[in-house]
Amino acid sequence: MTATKKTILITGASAGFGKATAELFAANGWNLIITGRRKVRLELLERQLREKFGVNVLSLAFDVRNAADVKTVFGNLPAEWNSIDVLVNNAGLAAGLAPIQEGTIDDWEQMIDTNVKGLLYVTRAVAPLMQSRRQGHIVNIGSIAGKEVYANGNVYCATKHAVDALTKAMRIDLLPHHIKVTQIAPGMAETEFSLVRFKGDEHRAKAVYTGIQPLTAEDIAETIFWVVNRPAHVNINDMVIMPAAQASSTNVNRHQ
Ligand code: NDP
Ligand code: 8X3
Repeated sequence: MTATKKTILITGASAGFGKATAELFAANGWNLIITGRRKVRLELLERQLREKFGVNVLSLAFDVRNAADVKTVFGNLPAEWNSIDVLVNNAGLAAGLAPIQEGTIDDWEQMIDTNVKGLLYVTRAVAPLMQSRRQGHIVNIGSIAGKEVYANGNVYCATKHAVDALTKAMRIDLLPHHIKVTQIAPGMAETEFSLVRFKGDEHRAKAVYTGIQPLTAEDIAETIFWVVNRPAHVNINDMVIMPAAQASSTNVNRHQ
């Protein structure tokens, strides 16, 4: 492993924002730790990035909802992977879209356990590694749903409001340890997000983006890359990034 290269850890790198971010950082010479549940996808990405860009890549398949697994994985990192410069807390999802009185409790548990508790477990494991080096940068992927609420978005919006609050709290707690903390809060972006939200219903997923040009995963990757590559004395605290066709969660111009 080349000592001069920096290392980024990206949760949820098997698809969407996380995958595009892994590709962009690898193209710029960063070493990567990529995580997600889908092992085969991660191993394929690991091989592709290593071969194409000559960087070191470690893929780790685990579920961020499992506190014990998260602790074990990061407690047993090979020594050469302990110097993590950037953590992108990206793994997350929406499950379902229903009024509160009709919500599915399993969906609620999955969103809370992944988007809030998973982010906490990974941060709890990785922040001390940064603290010991007196440097680091944590980028939390929030959402416009963490700034506003919209009909039927209830629990997903609540989890992203929690990410918004935790980002501010983490920035305060980690300030003495020279660890930057940033939130990126995207609006509508076409990834596997809506397919997951609507449990594989491609028609419903596609309809979300009808008549607009949504953000792409690459747009978010570029944003993360820019944020992480500011000079040492600069931190971007919070960034809301929307498609030009979207002014708020519910104000969308579908007649472009
Ligand atoms: P995708 O569905 O394309 O990717 C989600 C990623 O999260 C996958 O790699 C998935 O991997 C991983 N993931 C989900 N659950 C778990 C879990 N329990 N353990 C480990 N990894 C998990 O969606 P996006 O790229 O769009 O979403 C990324 C983040 O961005 C999420 O936090 C989402 O809430 C947020 N976001 C998305 C927006 C959008 O419109 N697309 C807008 C604003 C924010 P695997 O399935 O292999 O575990
Ligand atoms: C995903 C964007 O607001 O469409 O976080 O649910 S939203």
